[in-house]
Amino acid sequence: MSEIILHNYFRSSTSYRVRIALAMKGLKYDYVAHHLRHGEHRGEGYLAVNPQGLVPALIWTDGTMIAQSLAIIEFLDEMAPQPPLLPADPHGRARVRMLSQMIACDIHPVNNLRILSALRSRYGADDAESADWFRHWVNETFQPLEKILSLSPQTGKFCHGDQPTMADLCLVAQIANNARFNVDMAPYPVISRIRNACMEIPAFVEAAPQHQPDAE
Ligand SMILES: N[C@@H](CCC(=O)N[C@@H](CS)C(=O)NCC(=O)O)C(=O)O
Repeated sequence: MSEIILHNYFRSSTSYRVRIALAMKGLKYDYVAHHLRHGEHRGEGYLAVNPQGLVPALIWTDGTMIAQSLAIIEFLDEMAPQPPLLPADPHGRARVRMLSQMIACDIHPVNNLRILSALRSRYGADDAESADWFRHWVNETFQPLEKILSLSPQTGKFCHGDQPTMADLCLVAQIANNARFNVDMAPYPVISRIRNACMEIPAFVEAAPQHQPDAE
């Protein structure tokens, strides 16, 4: 059995989600960094690992490669069930996946590095315009997310009840990205409260971008 390997990048929010999951489950891993701004994820070496050329990618102990952060998190949850990152009941699992996907499918893909780069190279957007784009798409989903979280009796200390779940991993990682683009968090008191509760858990702090070996 080899060690678990995580191909990732300190600033990548999708990587941050997975690092929190690994830390919560106490799983040690080899940290392999790919500098996204230097295009290292597009080099032959990494494309041989993950032909999609995106981070994160997990190499499990038997050599299996798994890309896509939510697939990785659910895999880890099955391989190392404690503490669970998905609720035991189908309704709860669906709600946690819904909250996770609001961020992972409706915010992240349109704000990814390659999208912001394309806005610049294809359409001449400057830094202010691409930051405005980023904030627009965060707010577009954070507004309904705040409403869902504040109205639902299933929201607890965390997004779903009083234990952190996959939804909290996505939320915290997204907020770390938001800070780089000066997203105003004042309209989101429930989201902010949940984020603060998460940051009291050592795994969330340990996995944070500024604590990674490739942090700048
Ligand atoms: N849906 C994928 C997205 C992976 C992804 O796009 N990762 C970003 C970093 S957060 C990336 O590799 N970006 C490189 C680029 O845009 O060129 C996941 O959840 O893992």
